[in-house]
Amino acid sequence: MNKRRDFIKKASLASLSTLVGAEIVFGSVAPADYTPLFLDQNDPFKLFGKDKDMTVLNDRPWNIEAKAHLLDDAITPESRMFIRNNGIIPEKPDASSWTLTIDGESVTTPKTYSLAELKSKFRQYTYQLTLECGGNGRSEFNPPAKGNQWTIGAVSCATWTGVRLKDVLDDVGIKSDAVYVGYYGTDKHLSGEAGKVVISRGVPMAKALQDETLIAFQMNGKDIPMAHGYPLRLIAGGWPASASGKWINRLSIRNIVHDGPKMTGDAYRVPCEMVPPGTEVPDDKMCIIESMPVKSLVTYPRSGATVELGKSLDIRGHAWAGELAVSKVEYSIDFGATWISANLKRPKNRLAWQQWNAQVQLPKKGYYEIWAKATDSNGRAQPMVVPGWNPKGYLNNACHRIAVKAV
Ligand SMILES: Nc1nc2c(c(=O)[nH]1)N[C@H]1C(S)=C(S)[C@@H](COP(=O)(O)O)O[C@H]1N2
Ligand SMILES: [Mo]
Repeated sequence: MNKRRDFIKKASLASLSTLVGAEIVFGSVAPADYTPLFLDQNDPFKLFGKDKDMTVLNDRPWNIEAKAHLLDDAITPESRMFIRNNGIIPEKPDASSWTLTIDGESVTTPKTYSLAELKSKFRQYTYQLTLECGGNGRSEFNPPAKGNQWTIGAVSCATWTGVRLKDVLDDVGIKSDAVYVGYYGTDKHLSGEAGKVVISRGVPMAKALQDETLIAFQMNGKDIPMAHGYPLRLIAGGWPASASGKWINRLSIRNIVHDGPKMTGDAYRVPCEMVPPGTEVPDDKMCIIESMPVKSLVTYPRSGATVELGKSLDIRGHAWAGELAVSKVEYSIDFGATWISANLKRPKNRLAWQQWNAQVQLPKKGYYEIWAKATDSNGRAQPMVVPGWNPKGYLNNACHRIAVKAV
């Protein structure tokens, strides 16, 4: 804030006008340190380049989700990608001095790489990867769960470019007792306490060693945007996106299941066995979320659309299933009484969401709902109602529904 004030004091009226894009007519009589509203620094559109239709759930920390129709692109653009933060986004760093240190009990000699070294020493790969927040759909649980009330929009599928975590681990040399990779990023704790870790999660070795698990430096062909982890991010597609650490400068190779902040208790963990809603679950009966469950979205048309009777209605969306592939997407126009198969595309690569589409004929004028239901390659389908209650409201993969009218 202070920085901005100084800036405005120093800036001439003319240059301020340039920023605003018009003459500031009474600018000469405005208070010296006044910030024109137009330059408001709390606008997600101006701050993060987000689509104006995105929903801000919280601004401290920033948590922003998409609406279903905003997620229509096969590859999610930055402007429509949800933002989930547990702490304060760091100041933009100088990438030329950024380093990543690999250490931990299961490393003989810790090693530090500069960003340039990572890029030049290892082969680069690009994958399209689904990142869904474990709490996506939380708003529907009853009794309600505390936390951001995500509806359906905390999911994205962008392309990520980077080096394989396994190649880097291979270069460092990992002991055979390695169990888990824990990440550390540079975001700041909400308490303001210096050095207090906001979140330090990660993945077990089996996930760490998959081809698609990346230490990424690009998203959709450009430097990763600041809000999404610039300059370096761990990407573990198909798992709760909390496993994909942003702004990472350290990976700790642990000989135990990583126990950093938000790895334990209710955080990103669910009862190992289903419990009645509202149950208090002891710690040792809680399990870490790994692969995300099968799920789908109707991204076109947007809910509330009308179609002329007799014309066919094009519907489409995406489906994904964590570590698995999607084997089938069906839709229903009669509240789930009957289901019809939709066309389903193959994923761009493993762990990318899949596009589906169908042409629907509505039989007469009136109100309809279109429900979509995906089934994974193990034969598990999405539930039509909210599934297993859990204390923090994770893993709601209930069918997405939209309303349409034939007129
Ligand atoms: N350093 C750091 N990494 C983080 C987080 C965070 O708060 N700090 N949030 C995690 C969670 S809970 C999610 S869902 C994803 C969100 O990624 P996005 O903001 O790029 O969509 O980042 C994960 N990585
Ligand atoms: Mo998340």
